[in-house]
Amino acid sequence: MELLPSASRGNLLMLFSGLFPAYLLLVRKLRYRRLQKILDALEIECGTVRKSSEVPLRHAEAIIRNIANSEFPQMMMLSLQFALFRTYGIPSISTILWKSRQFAERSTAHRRYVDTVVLIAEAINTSLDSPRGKLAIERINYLHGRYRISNGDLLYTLILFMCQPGVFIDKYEWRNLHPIEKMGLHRFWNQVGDMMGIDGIPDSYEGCYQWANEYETKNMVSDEVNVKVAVATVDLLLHFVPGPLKGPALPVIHAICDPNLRASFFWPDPPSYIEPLINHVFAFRAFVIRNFFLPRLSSAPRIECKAINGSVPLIERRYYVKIWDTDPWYYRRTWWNSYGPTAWLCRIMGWGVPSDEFNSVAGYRVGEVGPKATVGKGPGNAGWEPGSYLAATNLTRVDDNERFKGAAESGGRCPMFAG
Ligand SMILES: *[C@@H]1O[C@H](CO)[C@@H](O)[C@H](O)[C@H]1NC(C)=O
Ligand SMILES: *[C@@H]1O[C@H](CO)[C@@H](O)[C@H](O)[C@H]1NC(C)=O
Ligand SMILES: CC(=O)N[C@H]1CO[C@H](CO)[C@@H](O)[C@@H]1O
Repeated sequence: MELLPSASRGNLLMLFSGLFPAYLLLVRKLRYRRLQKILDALEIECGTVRKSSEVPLRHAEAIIRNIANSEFPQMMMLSLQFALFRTYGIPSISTILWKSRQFAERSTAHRRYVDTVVLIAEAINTSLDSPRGKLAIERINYLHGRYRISNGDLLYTLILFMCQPGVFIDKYEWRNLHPIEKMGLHRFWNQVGDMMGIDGIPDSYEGCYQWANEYETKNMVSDEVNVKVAVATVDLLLHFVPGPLKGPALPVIHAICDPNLRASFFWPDPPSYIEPLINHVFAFRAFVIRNFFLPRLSSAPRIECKAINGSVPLIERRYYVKIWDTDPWYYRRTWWNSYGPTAWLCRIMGWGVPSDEFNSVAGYRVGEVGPKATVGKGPGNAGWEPGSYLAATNLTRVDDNERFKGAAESGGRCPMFAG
């Protein structure tokens, strides 16, 4: 500051004291713009939407993509990780998972986790109506079809994927979900459920949430098999936590789970200060993001959507993932991440480094996603008839075009969201 005469130092101060409030206003304005654009687009085409069946699929997809890739990517991941956890509280689900032998060893456990993320990200970031989106769902159906899974367990899991992001966002994030976003989430997962052949999906987000609660009351009970699957998954969640800190980190995981879920794993209640502490940390984060952070400029899907070589047919296409939460399965190898300082840190700590071992050069092909015995078989491979693993191909619950016309004829604008 020596270089500036004191008068201009004063000017600078004035400039900043003017800029700062302007910046805050800018944040305020831009933070909510993306959601508003989505609501406006829906309203222009469909008028007032009162239930999820009135949300056309492509709007529902825009809504979930906005939540998952732009507004709350980290919370979406966290909520889905804990959604997977919740399913382990149901012994009939843990038993199947444990018998599938994907949890016992590090190589299969990590890959199974990333495979799950891959198939969900494929479904979310493409369209359920596109060949690529349908392939992801067919792959899911094929992988599930190898086990006898009850409709109730499938429906429960589907609903967790639908509602847990909402639970986590409303509890921890910088804004709550808008009611129309909840309708969009319901519309999207309802469609996935139809394509998976799941029966009896309640017809609203709230109805689904309640159904899952009732299912838990009846079926979430303590069992040794729950513990086995949960312990393997805790290892996964704490993968990057150095050894001596794993112990202290456990109560945090315990506290994010609610008492019923904890009981199903025979986990102790965490010390009473942990939960308020977690809530405060998230509340502080939410405050800072809401007021001081500009929204992200580009969306951040969990997969690289562009194929490594896009000129080959769909079933031969390979892609990279963009998460490195566990071993770096399908994570694009670069000189830097395989020989640079991070790579050395990973080697010292015993963490995986992008390499052929994790298909970090080849990437993934949807027909290879799944346990070893399924690689190269079923949907996404030679001999597969597209559509043969889909329970329902009726993609439109309401005829989008009909509604389009209706909205256009009636003028279409709905006063609720105008302006
Ligand atoms: C992409 O695939 C096409 C068709 O198989 C092939 O001719 C081309 O060499 C591939 N490109 C690269 C960069 O591998
Ligand atoms: C679509 O298919 C599912 C499953 O077969 C069925 O439950 C649902 O009623 C169908 N929807 C329409 C609009 O036909
Ligand atoms: C179908 C679709 O919207 N795909 C998007 C997936 O994410 C990438 C990266 O943000 C977009 O470019 C694609 O348009």
